[in-house]
Amino acid sequence: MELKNLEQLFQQKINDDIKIEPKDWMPDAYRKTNIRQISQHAHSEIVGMLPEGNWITRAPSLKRKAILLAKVQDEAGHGLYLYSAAETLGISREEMIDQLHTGKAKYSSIFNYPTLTWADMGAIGWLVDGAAIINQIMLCRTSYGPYSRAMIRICKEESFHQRQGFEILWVLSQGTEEQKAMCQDAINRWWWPSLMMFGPKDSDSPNTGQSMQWKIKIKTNDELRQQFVDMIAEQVKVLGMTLPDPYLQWDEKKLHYHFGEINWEEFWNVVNGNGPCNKQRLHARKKAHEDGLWVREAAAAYAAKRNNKSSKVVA
Ligand code: FAQ
Repeated sequence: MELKNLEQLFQQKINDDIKIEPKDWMPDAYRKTNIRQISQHAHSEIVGMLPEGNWITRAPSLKRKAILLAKVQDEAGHGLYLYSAAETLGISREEMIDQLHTGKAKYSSIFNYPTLTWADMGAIGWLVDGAAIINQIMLCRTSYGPYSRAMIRICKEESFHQRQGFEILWVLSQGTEEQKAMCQDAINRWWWPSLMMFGPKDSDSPNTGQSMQWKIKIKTNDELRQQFVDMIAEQVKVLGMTLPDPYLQWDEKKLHYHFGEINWEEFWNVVNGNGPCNKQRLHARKKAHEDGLWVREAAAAYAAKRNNKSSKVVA
């Protein structure tokens, strides 16, 4: 069949909401965009374990430690589903990890900020997982089958993450003056970086147009960001706290919250490797990879031994 016809049939499937599966024909650019997005999403989950991992030994009680440990382990699981989903498009795990370590592949800007107090665990759960869920609920309907199916399970776990974050902040908001101040300080520091998670404004987003046409993205960066602001601006009232934006105001006509301008210079600075913790995060990932070499070698040797045994049995 001619390329043009293949492309038309492909787009028709997308328009009819038929999922694209690994062995289906797809345009090269569709494959590349999915590899880029899914692998960067996977890297975000894995690098995203670091800021919270930093607090596992310092959680204020055994119960808090167990919950945080489980959450960080969930993020590892999300990374693994996503690497597997990307592998179905023909890229190897090693190649993806190499792209992360050499700075060729991005990961979410949010994980380049430091976690300074226990309240940051609450702010990450509530705001960072909250932003991730808004984005990922949309991705449950993405056109690439393996990615959309991975998202369904991930979203279930992220909902628990967000609730546990909110609960940490709620307990602090009922506490002493010092605890209340710690809660407000964490919200102040994490608010703007959380808004940046949704990416550049639609007018500055080179990938949104094509990704919407292919239903890789079902909503634009600005639409999702607005949905997040509308949700959080209400939830913050329950905590008796405020968001650090003097322009935040309900717009009666638009039926949405109006909010102030994001510091885009800061956003691009962090995306381009110059945020507060970029170097530290990449160093930690590379070291973990190097330290894990013996595990990979042992697993490969064991698999080879088993293969050897089973081929002898068959013979
Ligand atoms: N950080 O044209 P667009 C989580 C890049 S998971 C860094 O708008 P696109 C769970 C973008 O890659 C969080 N880079 O791009 C968790 C592109 O560069 P490229 C991760 C960013 O792809 C919670 C360029 O800017 N979630 O948090 C960012 O259409 C707690 C132009 O941008 C996902 O990855 C950014 N914030 O839209 C874990 C969801 N924004 O690649 C642990 C899946 C943009 O051309 C603890 N991804 N860039 O060189 C997506 O939905 C999309 O990729 C967007 C960006 C919306 C992130």
